[in-house]
Amino acid sequence: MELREFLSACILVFCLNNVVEAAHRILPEFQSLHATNVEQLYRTGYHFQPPLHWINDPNGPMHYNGLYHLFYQYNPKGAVWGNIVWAHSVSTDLINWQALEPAIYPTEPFDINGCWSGSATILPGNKPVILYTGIDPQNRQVQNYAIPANLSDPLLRKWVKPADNPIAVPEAEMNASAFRDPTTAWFSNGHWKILVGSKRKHRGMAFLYRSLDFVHWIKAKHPLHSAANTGMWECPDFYPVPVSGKQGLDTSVLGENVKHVLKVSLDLTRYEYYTIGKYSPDQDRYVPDNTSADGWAGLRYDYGNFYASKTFFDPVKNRRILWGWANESDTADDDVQKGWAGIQLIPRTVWLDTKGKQLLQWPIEELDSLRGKNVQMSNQQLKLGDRVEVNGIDASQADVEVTFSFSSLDKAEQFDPSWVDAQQLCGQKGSTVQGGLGPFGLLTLASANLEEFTPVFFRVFKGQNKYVVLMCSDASHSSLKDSTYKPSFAGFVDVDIANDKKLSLRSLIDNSVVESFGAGGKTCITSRVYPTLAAMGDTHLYAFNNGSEPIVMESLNAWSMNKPLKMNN
Ligand SMILES: *[C@@H]1O[C@H](CO)[C@@H](O)[C@H](O)[C@H]1NC(C)=O
Ligand SMILES: *[C@@H]1O[C@H](CO)[C@@H](O)[C@H](O)[C@H]1NC(C)=O
Ligand SMILES: *[C@@H]1O[C@H](CO)[C@@H](O)[C@H](O)[C@H]1NC(C)=O
Ligand SMILES: *[C@@H]1O[C@H](CO)[C@@H](O)[C@H](O)[C@H]1NC(C)=O
Ligand SMILES: *[C@H]1O[C@@H](CO)[C@H](O)[C@@H](O)[C@@H]1NC(C)=O
Repeated sequence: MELREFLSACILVFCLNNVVEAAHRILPEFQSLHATNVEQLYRTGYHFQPPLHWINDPNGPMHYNGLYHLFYQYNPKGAVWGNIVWAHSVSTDLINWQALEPAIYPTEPFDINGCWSGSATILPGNKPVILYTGIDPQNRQVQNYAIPANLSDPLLRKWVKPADNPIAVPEAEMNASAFRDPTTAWFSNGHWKILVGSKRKHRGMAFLYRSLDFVHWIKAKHPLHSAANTGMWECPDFYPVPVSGKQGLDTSVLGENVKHVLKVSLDLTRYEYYTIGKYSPDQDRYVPDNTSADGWAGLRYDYGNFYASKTFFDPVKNRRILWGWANESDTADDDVQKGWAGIQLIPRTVWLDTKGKQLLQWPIEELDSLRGKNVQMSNQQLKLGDRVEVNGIDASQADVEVTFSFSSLDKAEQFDPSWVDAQQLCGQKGSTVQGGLGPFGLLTLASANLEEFTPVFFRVFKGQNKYVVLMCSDASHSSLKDSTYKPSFAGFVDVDIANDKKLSLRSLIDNSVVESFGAGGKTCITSRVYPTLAAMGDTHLYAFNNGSEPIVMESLNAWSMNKPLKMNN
């Protein structure tokens, strides 16, 4: 059968049978709508996007023989989820990308109804293997492997699926619709090991599988980890981080000076959570540190629009790189009209904070190569209600780094201990609600008269024993369009503000996305927004303070961002 026929078979299954998958919104009326034209408004300038159609999870990122490979979930037929294949792009610098033919698409009984997310592992002898979830004729989720057809092809264009697939099927007592997204494998105690995301009733879990030869896999008696009332664990990711330094480690590295990170994407909330803990390879047990809460009280990579992420070890620069997907915040009708939906966020280097309680994240250094026109400002005082414009750069496509300081915390508002939900607090205390110490920060993607703006800002509170720092990326005033999703995303920032009296912020602004990194990457928030006035050449950027304590903008460094020369073209 041809790819096209297979895809039509998929459509039928997804249309008629929505027991397959609760996670994906199935919109039968849109499944066969090919994009006719591609609307440029809201397309990003320097984020990863294919020329058209729907994308979701990044899959199997790896560096192999001089090239970075990124695969991703892709609908070759339209701008809503469906007909999913593994699209494939390669790059020498993680900035410029060349699109290749899809690497994995439904061809065999074990993936005939879909080729879903998975990971790459490079085996000894420099042999890459992909593990992915296939949807079989009974609509069960099964785990498969694929290997390059020709290891001498520098682009690894063709992948074959050996006949001994699938390598793992759901056991009788397991929920066959909740068994997916195999991780990159690690090697310990003579075995290859992987995790597969799942749930048992309401308990989320990561099943552990072991193999001697990467072909025969046996499920361990106990999952590596699980947590009550967290629902389906999608896209688990498990990797070592050194206790000190910014270096990344190969996924199989163990030892005294290493901690482990377990990340899961919670289907129930559609956000990602991670814990930092100790992995004992002998018992294959993972125990989160007592500073690292499980479930949705836990730490997040990003407090905004960031999901289904995956990391890989980059041997070229000895770092661990994190890729996340951001969906749209507009409607499916908008997406069909635009002809595209979904972006991959800027890859981030991740490492452990010196206190060992959280990760830090920072855009990969290669991004700096796209910086163009630059403006700098320094030592500017911002009093209550002040707003200063950052002139001279393209404010719709920019990279901004800014450091704010202040001399006293006396004016910080009282923190009510019942405020546990940062997003709710940001919804109540937005940038236009006057405060004591803050709100101060940036107004991004703003129209000249502030009919539209997406503020990214801090607000400092005085708690019982310590100061509490809130960071917001608030989409509620981002657009005059009212059909879009406009959450007041927010997270707390764990900094010693009483000693430092300083907060830094970096925002990557790119037409319909604002990715922000607070306090050197301690708290990260991504918003998708659709300004109408503040688009098409009339976009403004301001620094502001709306608290009674004067703030000093010590330094601001902003750049217009160029488009990569090659983005999947
Ligand atoms: C494998 O790839 C190499 C390099 O592109 C090419 O020369 C060779 O013909 C390919 N082999 C097969 C069997 O396709
Ligand atoms: C199995 O998981 C699917 C997807 O989350 C869910 O819709 C279904 O109710 C589950 N079945 C059982 C028996 O729990
Ligand atoms: C947390 O664990 C550390 C050792 O890892 C220990 O020193 C500390 O007392 C523990 N704290 C609590 C509250 O259990
Ligand atoms: C500052 O707060 C005042 C009063 O709450 C509000 O009217 C004004 O729009 C705010 N300014 C900015 C720049 O957000
Ligand atoms: C992205 O879209 C918004 C608006 O439709 C939803 O509320 C989110 O749940 C969704 N996020 C993901 C990860 O799918």
